[in-house]
Amino acid sequence: MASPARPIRAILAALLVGAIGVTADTGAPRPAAAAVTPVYNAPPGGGPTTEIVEKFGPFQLDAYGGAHWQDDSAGVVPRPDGAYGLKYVTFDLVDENGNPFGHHDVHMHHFVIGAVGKKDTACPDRQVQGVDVQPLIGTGVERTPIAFSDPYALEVKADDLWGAVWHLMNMTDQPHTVYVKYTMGVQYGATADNTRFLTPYWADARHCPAGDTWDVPGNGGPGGVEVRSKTWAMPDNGYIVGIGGHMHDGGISIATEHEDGTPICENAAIYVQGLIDKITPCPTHDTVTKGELLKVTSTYDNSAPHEAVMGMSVMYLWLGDQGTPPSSTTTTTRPVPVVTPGFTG
Ligand SMILES: [Cu+2]
Repeated sequence: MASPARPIRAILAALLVGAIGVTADTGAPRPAAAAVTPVYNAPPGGGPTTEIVEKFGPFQLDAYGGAHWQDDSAGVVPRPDGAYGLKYVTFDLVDENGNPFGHHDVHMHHFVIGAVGKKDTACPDRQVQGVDVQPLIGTGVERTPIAFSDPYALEVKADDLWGAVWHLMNMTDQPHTVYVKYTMGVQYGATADNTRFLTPYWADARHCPAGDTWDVPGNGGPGGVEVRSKTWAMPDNGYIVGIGGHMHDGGISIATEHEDGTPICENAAIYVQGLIDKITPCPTHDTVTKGELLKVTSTYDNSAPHEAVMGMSVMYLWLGDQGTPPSSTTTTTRPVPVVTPGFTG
C-alpha cells in the first residue's frame, strides 16, 4: 500500500482514534422520556439506491505478537465516484478471497472515515496544518452498520476527498492478508430538493474535538464507576436523526440529554466474554434549538483500570425546519402516515 501524503496522515491521526459504535436497529427501544417528533412535510428522498463495495488494502499482518501483527495508521481511502446521498454503510474485514474474519480473530479496533477539507461542525477549530477535517462515518469491533431512512442521507459531493484512521489487529497464530471491506448504499439522484442532508456532530464526554483518549484509574472499588460529562451548544435549530455511542472496553454507557435533563438517548455497551460485542444505537427524531446545551455523559467501570478509553455521542443532525404539521381534513380517511425516523437496520 502506498504511503499516504504526510499532511493528510497528520490530520487524520489527530482526528479520531478508536472504535465507533454508530447505528441502528429499528427495534431498539427509546428512552421513555425522549420527545420524538414525527417526520412530516418530507421530500420524496433521492430515489433508487445503488450498492457499491470498496475494498481497502491489502494489509499483510503477521501472527499475533509478530513484527507487524497490527496496523495502526491513516491515509486516503477509496469512495464511490460522483455526487450522491450516502444511505448506509457496513464494515467488514475479509481475506484475499473475500472470506470474512471472525470479529475476535482479526480485530477491527476502529476504522473511521472523514471528509478532508470540510469543517467539523461540533469543533470547527479541528484543523491540522491549515486543513479542516469533518468526521463522517466509522465503526469498531462491533461492526454495526450505519443507515438513514428517506428523506435523510449524508451528502457526498463530486470533489470530496475521504481519509481514514484505522487500527487492525491479528489475534490469531497465523499470518493473514486483510482487506477492509465497506459496503455502501448511495442515491445518485439525491439533491437538496428531494433529500434532507445530515450534518455529523460528534460530541465527546470530555474533550473538543471528539476522539481524545483518557485513562480510567480503577480506584473506585467494587461496583465503582467513573462518570464524565461535557455540554455542547447546538449549532442551529433542527433535529437529531440518530445517535451512535462510542466507547472502549470498560465502558457502560453514553447518555445524551437535553439541557433540561430530558433524555434523548442512552447507548449501552453489551459484552460477550468480557469484550464489547455491541453498542445499542438510538434511532430518534428529536428537536434541538440553536444554542441549546446538550449534555453528553460517559459512564465507565472504575473497579479496574482501563487505559486509553473514549466516550463519544456520534450524532447526525438535520439542521432544517419541517414547517407546520399538516392538519387533517374531513376528507381524510386515514391518519397522516408516520414515517419511522432515523436509522434503520
Ligand atoms: Cu475509540
